[in-house]
Amino acid sequence: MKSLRINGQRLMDRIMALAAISPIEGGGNCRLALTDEDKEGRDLVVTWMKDLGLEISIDVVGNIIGVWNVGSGASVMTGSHIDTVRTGGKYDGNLGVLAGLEVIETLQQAGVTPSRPISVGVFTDEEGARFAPDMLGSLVFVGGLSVEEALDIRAIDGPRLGDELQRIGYAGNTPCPQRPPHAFVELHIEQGPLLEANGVRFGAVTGVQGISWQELTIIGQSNHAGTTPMRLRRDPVVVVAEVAKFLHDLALRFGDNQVCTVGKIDVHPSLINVVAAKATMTLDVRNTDEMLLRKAEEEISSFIADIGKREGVTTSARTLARFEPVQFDQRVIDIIHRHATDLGETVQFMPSGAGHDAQMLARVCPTAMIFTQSKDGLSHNAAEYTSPEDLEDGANILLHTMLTLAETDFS
Ligand code: HGY
Ligand code: MN
Ligand code: MN
Repeated sequence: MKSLRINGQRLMDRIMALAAISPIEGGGNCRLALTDEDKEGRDLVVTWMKDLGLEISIDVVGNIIGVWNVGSGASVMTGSHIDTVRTGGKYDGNLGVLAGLEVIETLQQAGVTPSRPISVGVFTDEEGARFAPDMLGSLVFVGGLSVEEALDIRAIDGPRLGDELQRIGYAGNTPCPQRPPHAFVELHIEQGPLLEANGVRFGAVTGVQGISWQELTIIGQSNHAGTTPMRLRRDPVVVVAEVAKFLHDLALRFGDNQVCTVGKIDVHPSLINVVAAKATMTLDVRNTDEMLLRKAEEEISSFIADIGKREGVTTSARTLARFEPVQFDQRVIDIIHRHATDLGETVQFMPSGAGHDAQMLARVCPTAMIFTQSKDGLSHNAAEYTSPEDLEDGANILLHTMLTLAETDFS
């Protein structure tokens, strides 16, 4: 059994076939959640699941679960997402789903039948870029968000999540929350620079940092750019600029794992000769330490109140996502470490800077993650790259980790 290996070429072929759907310049993908491109990707993965003879269910928020129904009891589950950001790469999420299918195909071809079912999840809207929060599908899967609330969430371009599920034919009827798996392990690219910088090929992920997403709306007064004296202006864009700078400086001041990002800014009416009437901006604030994350949120909200008063505008903040830091299960981390070592590899124990579906599954079953290197630490960028050798060996660690999880009694 120890010598069992996945078929790296077959894994690469599937990764490239999925990447051929909704390609963007530079070799990446734009497959925003529940768009026609996402549907196309979903349909392809479902076809592969059917080819493997998996039992396929679509749940009420469009999560696709393929089960190889061998053995008995709750399944050992893996998976991830195939939705992407607008400047997505080939591997973010896709690797975790396709490596799961590769594990099943390898076991089937080797005539190895685990004592538990093996399942692969394709979770809806992991990115949260079109419908916030991120990890939405897996959050509903584990009961962390009600189905009703999820279905009523509006996309940044307007449509209601439930209507988009209907439109693309993925409004399933399997109820959520679903039965917890026996254990969950997700293979994912690191999306950061640490493994490459340390010359380590794989990460045994210890947890996920806390995430705070807000949308800040600033209402000022539109006015003439030429005739309105500076002292009479109520310009929301001045507040956008000050808040963005404050976030940047706060992250530098806190240091360590603190990160802050303003990724989306919308201005109305957005014309060269009009002092804006309204602006909205997103605040993405993260830290591995919950107390520091709260401190950052408090400092940011009092800064916004002060600057809003100074500029004579009104501000209102809406929470889009708020997840505390998550610790993965040491028993699963140890199994990952053992199999990486068996492969002759060292691993780096590390928290994840990015959010992942695994952080939601960790609420209901023993969970951890395997990271592969990201070249130059790039992700959410078309140039995202991980070598075929790392993808293949990451999937080999996944294969043996899942086999061991199937034989592990966590009670
Ligand atoms: O935002 C994140 O960390 C993930 O890519 N959804
Ligand atoms: Mn991802
Ligand atoms: Mn992502």
